[in-house]
Amino acid sequence: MSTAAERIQHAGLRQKIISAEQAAAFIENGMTVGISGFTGAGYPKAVPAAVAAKAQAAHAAGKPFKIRMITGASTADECDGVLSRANAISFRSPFQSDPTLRNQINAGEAAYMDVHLSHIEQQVRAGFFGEMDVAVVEVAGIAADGKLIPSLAVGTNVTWLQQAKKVILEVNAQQNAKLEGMADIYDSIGLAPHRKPIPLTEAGERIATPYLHCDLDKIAGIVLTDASDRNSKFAEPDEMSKSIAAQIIDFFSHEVKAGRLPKNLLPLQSGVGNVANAVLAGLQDGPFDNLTGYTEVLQDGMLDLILSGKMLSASATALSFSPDALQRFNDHIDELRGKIILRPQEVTNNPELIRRLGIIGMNAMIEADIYGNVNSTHIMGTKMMNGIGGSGDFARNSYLSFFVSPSVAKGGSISCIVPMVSHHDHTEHDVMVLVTEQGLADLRGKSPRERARLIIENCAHPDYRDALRDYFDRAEKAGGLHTPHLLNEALSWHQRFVETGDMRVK
Ligand code: 0RQ
Repeated sequence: MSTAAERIQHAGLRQKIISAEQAAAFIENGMTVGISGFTGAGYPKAVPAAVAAKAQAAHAAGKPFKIRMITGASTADECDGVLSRANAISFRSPFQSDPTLRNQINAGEAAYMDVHLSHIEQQVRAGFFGEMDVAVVEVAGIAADGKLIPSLAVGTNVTWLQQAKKVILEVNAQQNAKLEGMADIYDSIGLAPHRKPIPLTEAGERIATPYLHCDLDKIAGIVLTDASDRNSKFAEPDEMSKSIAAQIIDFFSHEVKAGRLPKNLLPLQSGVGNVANAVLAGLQDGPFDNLTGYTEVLQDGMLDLILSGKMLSASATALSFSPDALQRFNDHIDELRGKIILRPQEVTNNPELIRRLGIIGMNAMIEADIYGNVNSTHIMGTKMMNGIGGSGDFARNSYLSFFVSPSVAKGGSISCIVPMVSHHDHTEHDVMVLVTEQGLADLRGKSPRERARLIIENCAHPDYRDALRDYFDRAEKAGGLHTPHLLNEALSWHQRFVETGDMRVK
C-alpha cells in the first residue's frame, strides 16, 4: 500500500504538504467551509479535529469561534462529532446525523438548513449561501497532472472545489489507490438558463472523466492522513426488516406479472439503514436477475448483489460499507471498477435522471398519516432527527416510490401511522406504496379516502387500528369529504405523547 505522500504524483503539489494544524490556520471564525463527505464516507479525517482544537482555544480565551459548515451529507464522529463537541458549528447544511449536533440543533444552539441533496450544489453555485471561504476535501490521490482521484464519496466535491476561495486537500492512504477510474465526474450542470440535458440514459453508463478538477493555485495545503471511514457493522436483518423486505419483493413479482415492471425490475434506489439493507439482502434470494442500482448511498446489501452476479452495475455518490463489506470491496476492486460508478450527488440525485431512468425509490420514514403524507425528519413535529437527505429527490421523481417503517416505535408507545403527520416532507402526491411489518398499502390510483382505509387496515399496528378507524369515521361524518379531518384532534396523538409519553389513551 502506498503512503499518502506517495499518492501525490504532482511534484509541485508535493511541496504543499502541511500539518492539520497549519491547515486549520486558514479557517477563521465565521467562515463558510465546504467539507467533503457523504453518509460516513469520504469526509476529512484530520483537519476538523484541528479546527475543533482551534475553536476550543478561542473559547477558552473568551473569543468567538464557529464556522458555517456545508457538506454533501452526513460525515462521522471525526468531523461533525468533533466540531459540534467543540461548539464550533454555527450553521449546518444540508444533512447530518450526529447525536451532539442534533441536540445542539434541537436546543437552538446551532442553526440547520435541511436541504434536498440534489439542490445544495446549485444553491451554493447560485450564491444562496454566500461565498464559500474554504473547502476541505478528502481524495485518494493526486495524479501527475494534478487531477484529483476521488475517495469513497464524490458528494458535492465538484462544486466545493469550484466555488471555494481556498482548498485544503486531505490525501488519505487508507483509501484504496485502485479507486482511480471508478468515478464518473460530470461537472457541466451549471445554472439556468445555460443548462443542457445530462446525457445519461442508462444507470450504468459513463459520461465523463474519472477525476475531480481543481485550480491548483487555490490549493492552500495538503494534509496527509491514514484513517479509514467510520461505518459500523450492520445488524443481521431482524424479523421486522425481513417482513418489510418480503412484502416489497412480493410486490415486485406482482408488478412484473402485471407487466408494469420488467423482469429485471428498474434501477433501484435504497435509503440507508437496516430495513433498506434487508430489502437488498432479500433480493439476493429473489427471482430477479440482471438488476441495476441507481442510488445515492451504496451499502453492503447492494455490494453483495453485485458480487453474487445478481446486479449488473450500480451507481452512487458514496460507498458506505461496514468494515467487513469494505474488505470484500477492496478484495474485488479490480472486478468492481467496471460495475460500480461513483458520481457527483447532483447527478445521482438529479430529478431529470431519476424520472428518465424510472427509478424504484425505497426510503424509510418516521411516520405517515392515513392519507399517505410522510414525515421523514421531525420527531413530534419539532425535533430534527437527521434531515430529508435524498429521500425527496427520489420520492418525487421515481417511477415507484416506497416508504417503509415499523408500525410502532418506542416499545409501542408511538404509532407510525397517525391521523395527520406532525411535519410534512413527502406529500401524498409523492408516496405510492407504504409498507410496515403489518402489511403493504398500494396507494396508486386511489383517492384520499380509499387510501385512508387501506393504510389503516394494512399498515397500522393492531393496537392503534380501532382508534384510527374511529378518527376517520368521525372525520367523515364531520364533512369535508375529500380529505376528512378533525382539525382540533388531528395532532392530538402527538400532543398526548408529549404529555404522557404514550400516544394511546389509557
Ligand atoms: O430511535 O435511535 O432512539 O432507537 O427513530 O428509527 O426505525 O431505527 O429507522 O434508522 O431507518 O431511521 C426516517 C430517521 C429512519 C431515517 C429515519 C425513532 C426510532 C429510532 C430511528 P432510537 P429506525 P432508521 C438516503 C435517504 C431521512 C433521510 C433519507 C432518515 C429512530 O431513514 O433519517 O431517507 N431518513 N435519506 O425509535 C418518534 C416516530 C418514530 C421514532 C422511529 N414515529 N416517532 N421516534 N422513531 N419512528 C440517505 C441520504 O439521504 C443521505
